[in-house]
Amino acid sequence: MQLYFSPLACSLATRIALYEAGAGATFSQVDSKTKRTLQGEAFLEINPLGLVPTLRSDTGEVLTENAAILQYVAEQFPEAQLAPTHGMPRTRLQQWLCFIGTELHKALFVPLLDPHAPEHAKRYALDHGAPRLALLERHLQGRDFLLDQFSVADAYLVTVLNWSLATPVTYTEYPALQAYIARVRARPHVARAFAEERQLYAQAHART
Ligand SMILES: N[C@@H](CCC(=O)N[C@@H](CS)C(=O)NCC(=O)O)C(=O)O
Repeated sequence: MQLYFSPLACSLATRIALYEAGAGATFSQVDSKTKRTLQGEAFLEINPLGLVPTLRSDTGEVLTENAAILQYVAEQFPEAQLAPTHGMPRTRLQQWLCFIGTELHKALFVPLLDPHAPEHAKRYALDHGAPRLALLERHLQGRDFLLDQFSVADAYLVTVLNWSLATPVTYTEYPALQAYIARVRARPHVARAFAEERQLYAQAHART
């Protein structure tokens, strides 16, 4: 498998999933400004929207969209048990992947991360994000993970929650959420993925 990624972007969730699965993969870093990989490949020819994650499967299929890619990785490595396989537990996984992708990633964090977003859009995002973070807080009280065990949804959630570092979002009011973040980040594969991408992020910024 080949993962197109940008450091600390939402594609970090796929790196985490690949590490948790023990999957062999190659990683192609995309410069989000030039839309080229560090090797000079034209990324827009692979994904016309220029978005990461983009995954090329071993059979050459190009996949986009976090929720789909994460489930694909989980299905390729069933022994890693990164996703429930069927029934209500599978539906719950999809519920959380959609919640993270739409309610948190796009609705809360994207306007806050975008330097061109108007102030009122940022205010709107923060105001509407608060009940969503509160919902997470209630869900995580007395639970270790979003589902009964670690899943690809946790990989996506810790990736997105990490963007508080670059935004006014804080978790001080949400102790269960803070404990959850610490718990998931302490997993060796998650810690490794974050450490590697933090370094790549610093290198990318040093180049600009
Ligand atoms: N709907 C896509 C969104 C992916 C996305 O927004 N990726 C961001 C990084 S977190 C990106 O590639 N941004 C570059 C750009 O907007 O040009 C998914 O869920 O995978």
